[in-house]
Amino acid sequence: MTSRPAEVDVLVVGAGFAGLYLLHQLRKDGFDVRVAEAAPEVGGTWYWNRYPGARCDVESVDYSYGWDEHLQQEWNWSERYPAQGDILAYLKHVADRFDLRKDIDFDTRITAATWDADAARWTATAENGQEYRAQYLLMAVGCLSVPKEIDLPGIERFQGEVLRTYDWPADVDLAGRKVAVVGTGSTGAQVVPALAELVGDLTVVQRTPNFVIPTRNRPLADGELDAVKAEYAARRARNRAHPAGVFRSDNPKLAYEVDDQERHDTYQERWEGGGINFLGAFADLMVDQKANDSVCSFVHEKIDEIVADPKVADRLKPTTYPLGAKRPVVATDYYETFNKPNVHLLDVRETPLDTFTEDGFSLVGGESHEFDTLVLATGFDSFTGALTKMDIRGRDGRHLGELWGSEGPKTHLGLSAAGFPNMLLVANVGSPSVLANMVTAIEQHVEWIARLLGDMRESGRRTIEAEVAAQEQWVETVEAIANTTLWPNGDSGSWYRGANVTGKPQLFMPYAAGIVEYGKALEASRSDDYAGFQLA
Ligand code: NA7
Repeated sequence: MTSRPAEVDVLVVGAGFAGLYLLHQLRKDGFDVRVAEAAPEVGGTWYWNRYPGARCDVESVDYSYGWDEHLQQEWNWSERYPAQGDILAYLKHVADRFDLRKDIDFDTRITAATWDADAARWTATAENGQEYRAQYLLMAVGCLSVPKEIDLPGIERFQGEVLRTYDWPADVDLAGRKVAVVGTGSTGAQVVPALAELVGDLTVVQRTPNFVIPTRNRPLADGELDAVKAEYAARRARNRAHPAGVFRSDNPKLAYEVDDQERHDTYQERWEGGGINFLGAFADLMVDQKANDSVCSFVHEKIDEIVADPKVADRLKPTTYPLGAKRPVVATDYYETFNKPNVHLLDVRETPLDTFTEDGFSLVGGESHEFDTLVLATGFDSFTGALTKMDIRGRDGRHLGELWGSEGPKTHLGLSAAGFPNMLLVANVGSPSVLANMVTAIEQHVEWIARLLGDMRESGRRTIEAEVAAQEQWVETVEAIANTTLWPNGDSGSWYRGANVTGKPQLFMPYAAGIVEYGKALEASRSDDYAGFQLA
């Protein structure tokens, strides 16, 4: 625990990409800022998710801050896509280089926060007893930072080792072990090929198959990084001008504007290139069902080409939702892994899991599976999880968890919830966040919030909160935009709408029109004296 004064202008919760930039920027702007971080180190999600194979699917040179020319010139990425360890090393470097650590309280998990209307300040309490009083409470807590509760029948009976990808132990030796992995989302698709190399025997428990695009990761070639650095500012500007927060060579053509051969060749070329660029193959993939069907067929064809056993190939093919409705997965050698003799695919939609036992689990119908290690890659309580887990009480005793648990998460512009003055969310629900390069989305938010706080100080106003009507309108806007796309379609159980967590109110949470349109909405509000917010 720290002995430093806990009375600050701004309390930031979380020291990941968002929290570090907030600290740097707001401190520079003359605010007294403190960051409370649950982990013993900076990094946020990149501190915790250190499972074998963990890697980002945005290219290294773009998945990094663009706000300091020296920083981007001095840092050297080694691979096209950054491994978890590389991102963590980068964020540690940022923390040291900008002397951020002195204002971060590590091992300090905020568990409660209460608005004191008389003083116009938040009081926040951490698990370790540390207390803060702050005018602003900035939630840089991440969208995918609280693991979903384990919902596997009879799991308490299992006597083997249970490993969670979200909090992977540093010293585990898996050589020769018999392992089962539950989950085939982005995490599962990364950890499965890595584990297949390490363990004796691997069973992959799949409930819903995903579309998995090859990463095509590689070391950055000689001169490639220098070429990026030579025009870094222009590259960042291009990223900020693209709805996805990262420049993609999007094909302006529609999928059925071209003949069958050209369509196939386009998919093939992008499949060879790898990564999320694949999604830019045609302009209408996410808005036209027929176009989307064509890309689904292409991936199915690839699965057939790669996977030797046709029955396994069929089980790996998603058929119940459009490509993209569940976050597309980018991974290396995922489908190839199922050709290894030590890897087995178990489809629990075909034969449901009955119950876990002391040494494995049994399926409905009686078949049993034994293993000594269970790996859970079962996902997150997305967007709201980290916020509703805290005991947050706003104006007139409003409880955030209860409110959002009943009516769903409502905010204006993804920034502020009515009844919770001076609590601002960073790159979370109601903003482009997960549908964009997260770092670009974070920078957009941090810079807007910094200007807001500066404007408030200048005008002598002490509080800001969403207006109820504006908030209702924003929720409708977010949903309406999503409904013009295929994102909400099909039976995907996607965490985009909270459908992966039993009992969670379902609404499409990310803003799907991208960071450029979103930026316009932010600027429109600011230039109209923060329309949609109540300032006092
Ligand atoms: P995801 O994408 O939510 O994937 C979780 C996986 O775990 C998914 O395949 C789930 O199947 C599976 N799951 C969860 N609970 C169960 C139970 N009870 N039984 C069987 N299978 C289960 O999380 P990730 O961590 O992979 O990725 C999240 C994001 O983090 C990722 O997109 C990146 O943005 C970073 P289901 O699909 O629900 O049938």
